[in-house]
Parts: sequence; structure tokens; C-alpha cells
Amino acid sequence: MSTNSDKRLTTGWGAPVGDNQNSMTAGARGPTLIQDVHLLEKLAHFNRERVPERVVHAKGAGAHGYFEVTNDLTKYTKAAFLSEVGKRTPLFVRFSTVAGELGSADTVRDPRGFAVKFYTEEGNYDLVGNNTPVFFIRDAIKFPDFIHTQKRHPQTHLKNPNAVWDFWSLSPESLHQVTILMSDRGIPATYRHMHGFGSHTFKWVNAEGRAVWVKYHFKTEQGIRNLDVDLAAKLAGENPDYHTEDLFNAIAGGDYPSWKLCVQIMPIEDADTYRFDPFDVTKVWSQKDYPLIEVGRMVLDRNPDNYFAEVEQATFSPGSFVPGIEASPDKMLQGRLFAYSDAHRYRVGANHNALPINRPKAEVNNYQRDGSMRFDGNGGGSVYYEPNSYGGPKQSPEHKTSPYPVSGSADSVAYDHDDHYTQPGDLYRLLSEDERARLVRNIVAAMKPVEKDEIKLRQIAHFYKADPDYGRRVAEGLGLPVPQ
Ligand code: HDE
Repeated sequence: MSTNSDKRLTTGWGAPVGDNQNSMTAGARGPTLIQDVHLLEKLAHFNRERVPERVVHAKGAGAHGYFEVTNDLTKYTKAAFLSEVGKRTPLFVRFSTVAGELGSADTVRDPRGFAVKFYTEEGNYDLVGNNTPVFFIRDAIKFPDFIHTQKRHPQTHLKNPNAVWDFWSLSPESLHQVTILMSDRGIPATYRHMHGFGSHTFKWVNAEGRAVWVKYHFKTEQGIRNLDVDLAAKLAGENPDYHTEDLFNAIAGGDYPSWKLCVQIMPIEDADTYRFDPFDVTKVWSQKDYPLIEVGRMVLDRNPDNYFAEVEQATFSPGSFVPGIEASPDKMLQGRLFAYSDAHRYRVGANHNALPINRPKAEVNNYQRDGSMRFDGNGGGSVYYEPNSYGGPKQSPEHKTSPYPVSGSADSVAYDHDDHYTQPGDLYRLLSEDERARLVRNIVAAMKPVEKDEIKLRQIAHFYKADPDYGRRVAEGLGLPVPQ
């Protein structure tokens, strides 16, 4: 930054400021004058510097970069940014924790947000995932309750392990993600040494209108590294912004982190016969059944110039699709299609998409007008309704969302399978002895403060059903019997 400036200090309305050191008073020791409009503006703007933090994923770090296609998958999707090998698309990524507030520590045990905004030529495509392929729940209707258990007790304002484990022990579909969370991967060493996942099943549609189901995997090219729990706790106290600092310094130092993007592709008809519901986001698809196929590479090579403007104001939505990429009936994804843009309209404003960090590189032509902070010309004098005979923008029928046959009645229906144990059990059996020992130790430490044995015993029963050794070791650590 330049040391001395020849720039003139001004007010927000551009007028030069005469004195930025002393408030204007009636006489040297008289009361401050309301006519000191520079003073009034400084204090008033200061009061309005904070926008509401994200209700989840409040603490995060972001960086710019690019995506480069390395494999031709046009037989599966017509998405323009994936249309030819070598094609590059600019992007912005925000990594985050989930439960903590804006000022909370980075090195906590928590999933990590992995949100990618591709500024494609057909509009922005947002892939708003986590560093884990599954999630705790599989119906959006449970999300507010789940997040309440991750936040603070309404009376004490303290984190509350009773709520956390009461909810999880009464929601066995959470077992897979709980096992991942309590394993070494629950505290990544940095944002650079973790994978990213779209988690949900999405739909790709090719130029002929043929569709497949797809799951995304961002494989870190830095390798997986996790933090030892004691070091993580130390860092949380000494340097709560450790991951934020690491990402910024790595990029500033030219050590650009990168990920290889792969997908699993499931033929559309397999969804009806697969051994479990492929739209259930608490389950992964076996890579033996649907192997990883390389798509391209993501590189982060530019830090934000301004944190608030670019990271705090970034708004991602799983509903920001581009032609060739669509939703699946995954009930969690469906709920998110509403929630994100609703959150942005509340937190940032109705015209959040017009902000520089969110503005598409593609031309925006529509009939949306007005709304607070409409600073982009607001469509000028162009026609402001449709249909019209004044040459306004027209729909593109070739880009209609692909039709999807449905059957049955409008109803609130539970998933039709409840095997919440095979996949966490498989994961447990995949772990090395050291990893299992640390997993059990982390769970025992987290469950110890839970006041009701009823909750502990219910949760131990879930671990036991996943794998008897898993259940026995947690029970032993808690000094409780394995429930029969
Ligand atoms: Fe989010 N989530 N989420 N989430 N989520 C938000 O959007 C929500 C879920 C994720 O860096 C919010 O701007 C619902 C899964 C990331 O800006 C909110 C449900 C996954 C980020 C919201 C989920 C995520 C968010 C909070 C259950 C991984 C940060 C403020 C149906 C696949 C993005 C905001 C960023 C942020 C809603 C579950 C990832 C409230 C309703 C599953 C990475 O809209």
C-alpha cells in the first residue's frame, strides 16, 4: 500500500473534508454541533458496517481461480463450460465452518463448506458443497432443528452436547456423517488439504436431451491432511483464523491450491433399482458401481482484494443452474433451492446478484426492476414486461428444464429404507487401528458431558449396529454397557 497519498479525503457524497481530527464545537469547549455532518456521517455509517452473518457457515475464507476442462463429457452434459478440453472458466470459492459465528475458530471439529461459483458464459453455476460426501439428515424439514442443536442453548447461550447427541441418537440417518465428523477428517489441517463434494445427486442433460444422475468429487491435489485434536484446540485459542491465514498466505506466496474434479455417473434408470435411494444424501454411491470419471481441474490463484466486498457479500445458491445441469428429487437439495436465495435477499439484499462478486460474466436480460440498492441502471427505459412487441428478451425453449416422470399422491412420505448402518460400518472397518482409536476417543470425549445415560445408550446402540466393535469401544469409554 502507498505510504503517502495525494488523494483528497472526502465525505461519502464526495465533498472534501476540512478536519478529520476534531469534532466541530460551539467554542473551543462548547457542545458538539449537529452541523458537523462529516462527524455525523462517520458515526452513522460505522453503526451500519455489519450485515447479518450467515445463519450457518458464518466463518469462512474465499479465493478466486479458474476451472479447466481435462476430459470431454459432452455425451453426458451440454453445459457450455464443460464443452471442450482446455476450456477455462473463472470461479470464486468460499470455504467455511458450519456452526460457528463470524468470529469463531477455524480449527474446530465441524464439516467444512466448499462453495464454488463458476462464472460461466451461460450464467453462474454454483456448486455449494461440503468437504464430506454425505450429510447428517436427508430431509430439509429437519434442518432448522438440527442446526439449533449445533448452536447455543437458548438460556445459557452455551454449546449443548445434550441437544447434539439427543438429536443424533433419535435420527439414526445421521450415523454416517457423525462417524466422518468424529474421525480425523473432522478437523482438516487447512482448507487446502481437504476434498470437496457436491454431496447431493444432481442431473446432467446432454444436447440430445438425454439425462444421467451425477455426484461431484473435488479431490485435493495437496493430499489429505488433518489436525491433531490437541494442536487444533491450541490453535483455536492462539490463532482462531489459522485456516483463513493459511489460504491467504499460500496464494499470496504463489503456492496455488488445486483440486481435480471428478464425477460419478448413474444411468437415469438405475435410480429405480439401486439397492438404496440414490437421492438420499446420507448415503454414498459405491465407486465400484459408479467409478470416478475425471472432468477437470480447479486452481485457486488470486486472493480477494477486499474481504467484506468479496467473501462476506458472496452469495451462492444450489439453485444457480446452467443449461445441462439440473436438480434431482433429493429432498435436501430441493429445500436448499428455496433457502439460499431467500437467505441472500434477507442478508445482502434483493439485488445481491448485481454485486461485483456475484454478477455473472454472462449478460443478464430480464424484467426484474427496482428493489433496494438498484445501482445497475435498472434496465433503463427498456421494455419492462413480457410478452411485449418492443423487442424485449425472449425465453429459450431449447433450455427448458428436462421433463421428469412422477407418480403417486401429494403426501409427506418417509424414505422407504432405513439401513443407516451398513455405510458407517463399512467406513469404520476401512479405518486403520490408529484411526479407529482416535475416532472412539473423540466420540467418548464429546459424549462424556451428556447428562442422560438414556441418550448415550441410544447412541451406543447405533454404533453397535454399524459394527459391534465400534459400539463396544464407545460403551467401554463411557463406562456403560452395550445395550442388548
Ligand atoms: Fe447450507 N445453507 N443448507 N448446506 N450451506 C447456507 O445460505 C441450508 C446443506 C452450505 O460460503 C445458508 O447464505 C438448508 C448441505 C455451504 O456462502 C442457508 C439445508 C450442504 C454454505 C443454508 C442445508 C450445505 C451454506 C446460510 C438443508 C452441503 C455456505 C446462509 C436442506 C451439500 C455458502 C447462506 C457460502 C449456507 C441452507 C444443508 C452447504 C441458510 C436449508 C447438505 C457451503 O441458506
